[in-house]
Amino acid sequence: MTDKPTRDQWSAAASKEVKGRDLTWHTPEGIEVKPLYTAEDVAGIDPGLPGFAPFTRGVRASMYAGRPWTIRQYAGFSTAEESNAFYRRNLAAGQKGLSVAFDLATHRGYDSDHPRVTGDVGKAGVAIDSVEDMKILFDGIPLDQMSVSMTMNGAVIPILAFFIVAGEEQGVDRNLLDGTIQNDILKEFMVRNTYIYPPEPSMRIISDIFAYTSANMPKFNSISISGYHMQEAGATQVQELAFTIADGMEYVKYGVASGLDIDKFAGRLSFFFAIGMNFFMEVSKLRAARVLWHRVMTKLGAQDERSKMLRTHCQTSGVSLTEQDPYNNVIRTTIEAMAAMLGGTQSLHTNALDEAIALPTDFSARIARNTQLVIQEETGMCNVVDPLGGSYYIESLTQELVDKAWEIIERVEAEGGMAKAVAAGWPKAMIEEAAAATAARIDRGEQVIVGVNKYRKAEEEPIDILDVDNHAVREAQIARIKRVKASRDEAACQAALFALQEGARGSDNLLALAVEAARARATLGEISAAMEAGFGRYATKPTPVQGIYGGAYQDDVTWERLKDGVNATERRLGRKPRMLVAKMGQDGHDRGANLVSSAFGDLGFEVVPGPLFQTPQEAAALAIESDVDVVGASSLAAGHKTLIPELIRELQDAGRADIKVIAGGVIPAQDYEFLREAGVQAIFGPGTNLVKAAEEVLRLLGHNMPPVEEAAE
Ligand code: MLC
Ligand code: 5AD
Repeated sequence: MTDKPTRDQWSAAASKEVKGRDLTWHTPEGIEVKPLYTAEDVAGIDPGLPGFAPFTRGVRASMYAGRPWTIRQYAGFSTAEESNAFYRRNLAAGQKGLSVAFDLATHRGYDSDHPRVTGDVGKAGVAIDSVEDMKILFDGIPLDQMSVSMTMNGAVIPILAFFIVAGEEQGVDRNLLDGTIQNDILKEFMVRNTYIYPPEPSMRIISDIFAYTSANMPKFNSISISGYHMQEAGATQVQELAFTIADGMEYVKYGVASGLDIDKFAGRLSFFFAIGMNFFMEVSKLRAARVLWHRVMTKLGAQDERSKMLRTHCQTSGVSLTEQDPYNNVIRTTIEAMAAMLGGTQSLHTNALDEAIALPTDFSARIARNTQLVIQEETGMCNVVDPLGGSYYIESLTQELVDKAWEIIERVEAEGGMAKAVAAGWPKAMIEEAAAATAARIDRGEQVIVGVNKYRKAEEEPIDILDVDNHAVREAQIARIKRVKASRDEAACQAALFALQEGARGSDNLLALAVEAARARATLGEISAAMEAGFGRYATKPTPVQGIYGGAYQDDVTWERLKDGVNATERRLGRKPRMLVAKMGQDGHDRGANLVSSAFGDLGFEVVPGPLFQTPQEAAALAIESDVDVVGASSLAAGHKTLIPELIRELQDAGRADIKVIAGGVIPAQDYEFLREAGVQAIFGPGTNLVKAAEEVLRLLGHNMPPVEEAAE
C-alpha cells in the first residue's frame, strides 16, 4: 500500500506543472483564492443543518425539495393596461410571483402631468398616478392569491396606500395581502438615488410602515433590504454584504426606537442581493449573509428564530451583461441563476438578454423566465438541499466572507450606525472607488468580458428591442388624472391631504393617513407634495472620486499621449478643456456619470459634475454659466430621445450652439441616427472604453489626435 499524498506533495506537483508560477487569485474584494482547498481549510467550520440556526445551509429544512424558489420577474412599462397584459401573459407561461417596476416619475413622487418628468413617464417602468391605475395594474389578478413585490422607496407611502386600497376594492382584506415593498431608503442615499425627503423623515416613514404592516398585514414583507444596487454601482461582494446587513441593523434599531417589539416586525424583513459572475463567491455570499444576519439579530435581542432568518430575493447582475454580442447574456444569466439557487435564494429574477440597451420584449422575457423553468424542471438540481454544502472551497469562502464583512460592519457600528455612515458619505465613496478600479481593469483588458474587450465581433447586428412611445403614455395618463380629479369628492380629498400634511409635521402614522387619501382619490403627486410640505425635498451634489481610474494607467503610453492631448488643448484654449457631465430627468443611475467624471478629471479635464434630476433647461443654463466646451449627457433610463434634443435646442436658443453635446449610457444603436440628426456629436453606448471616449472628445475639441491603439485587443 502506498502512503496517501500530502498537501505539500500536491503543492510541489502543481508548482512543477506551472513552472513555479503563483496560482493565487486575488479577487477585487481582497480575498486570496488558492488553487486548491482541502479538509485543512475547513477544520473547525460546521455549517449545521438547513432550517436550523444560523441557517448557513438555508432557511427551510426541505428547501427546494419541498418547494422551489419563486420565479419572480421584475417588469413594468408604459401604462397600467399594458403592464397588466404583460403580467398575465407571463403568469400563463410559468412565472410564479409578480414584481412591479414603476417609472421614475412615480419613484420621485411626481404625477405624469408634472413638467419635470416629460421624458420619464412610462419609460423605465409603469406610470401610476392614482388608485385607479393600481386597480387596472392588478385587474384579473386576485391579490389574496398572488404575491406581489413592488420596488418603491421614495414614494413608498402613496404606492403602498394605493395597493391596500386596490386590494380593498377587489374585496381583499389587507390582512390577506401577500408580497413585499422595497422601502429601503438607506441604499437610495448611497447608490440608487430615488429618494424624495431628507434622511431623518425618510427613516420615520420606514418605521411607520413597520408599525402599520406588523399590525394589519401579517403576510406582507415590510422591506426588501437591498444590496443589489450596490453591486450594480460597483461594490465588491464584501461591500455589498456588509453594507446591506448594516442597513438591516439600522432599520431594526429605528423600529425598536419607535416603540415596536423586535419580534413583532423582524420576521417580515426581507433582503435582496445581486448575483454576478463570480460564481462560487456569490453562492458563498448568500450563505454568509444568513450567518451574519443571525449573528446581528441575536445581538439586537431577537428571541424568535424567524426574526433571525434571512430570507432573500436575488436578481442576476444587470451590469455584467453587455450590448456587444448580446446572446452571451443568456449564458451569463444562466450561470448567475445557478449561483443564486445554489446559494439558497427564496425568489429570483433572471435578466433578459437585451438588458444593456432596453427593457425586455416578450421574446427576451420568455428566454429569461425559461432559464429558471429549465433549472427547476429539467436538471434535478432542486432535489437535494444545499448540494454544495461541505465543499471545502464553499465552506472556507463562506467563512472568509463573514469575517471580511464583519470588519466593515464593526466600523459602521463604531461610527454610530449606517444612517450616520451614509450621511458621512464613506460607504458611497468606497463603492465608487471599487467601481472606478473595475472600469480600469476592464478597459485595460485585465478583466475579460467576452465579446467586449476580447473576442469582439467585427460586425454587430442590432436586435429587436422594446421602444415605448413616451408621448402617448403621458397623454393617456394626463387624461386619466383629469378624470379622477373631476369625479372625486374634492372637499373629502383635500381634508385627507391636509390631515397627511399635519401628520408629516406631527407623529400620526403616515401610511394610515395616506390610505384615507388614496380612498378619496388623491393622486401620488398630491400625497407626496402633502408630505413634502412637512419634510422638504432632498438634494445632493455628486463628488466623483479622484486618482483611481488614472492610477491604474500609471506609466501607460496610451494614457500619457491622451494627457499630452489634453495639455495641447489647454494651451490652445488658454484654459483646461471643460466638460459638464449632465444628468437630466428623474434618472438617478449615476454610476456611468461618476465614472466619466473621474476618468476625465484624472486626464486633466476640468469636469463640472452636474446635479441629478435636472431639466434640459437647467442643464443648458449650467453649461453656459460654467462656460464648458462640451456637455456629456448620461442617460441610463431611456429618457435620451426626449431630453437630449431639448438640451440642444436650449443651447441653440441661448446662442451657444458652439457647446458640443455628446451622449452616453444605455442608448440602443437604433436611436443613434435620431440623436445625430438632433445634433448629438458623439454617442458612447454601454461597454465604451473610457480612454477611447476621451480620445474622441479631444478630437471633437479640435485636437489632431491620431488614433491610439486599443488597450485590450
Ligand atoms: C417556502 N415556503 C415553504 C417552503 N419554502 N413552506 C414549506 N416548505 C418549503 N420548502 C413557504 C414560506 O415559508 C412562505 O410562507 C411561502 O412559502 C412563500 O415562500 P417564500 O420563500 O417566502 O417566497 P416568496 O413569497 O417569493 O418571498 C420571498 C421574499 C420576498 C421573502 C424574498 O420578500 C420577495 O418576494 N421579495 C421579492 C423582492 C423583489 O422582487 N424585488 C425586485 C427588485 S428589482 P411564509 O408564511 O413563511 O411567508 C429592483 C431593480 C431596480 O430593485 O432597481 O429597479
Ligand atoms: N422591466 C424589467 N426589468 C427592469 N429592470 C429595471 N427596470 C425594469 C423594467 N421596467 C431591471 C434591469 C436593471 C435592474 C435594476 O432591474 O435588469 O438592471
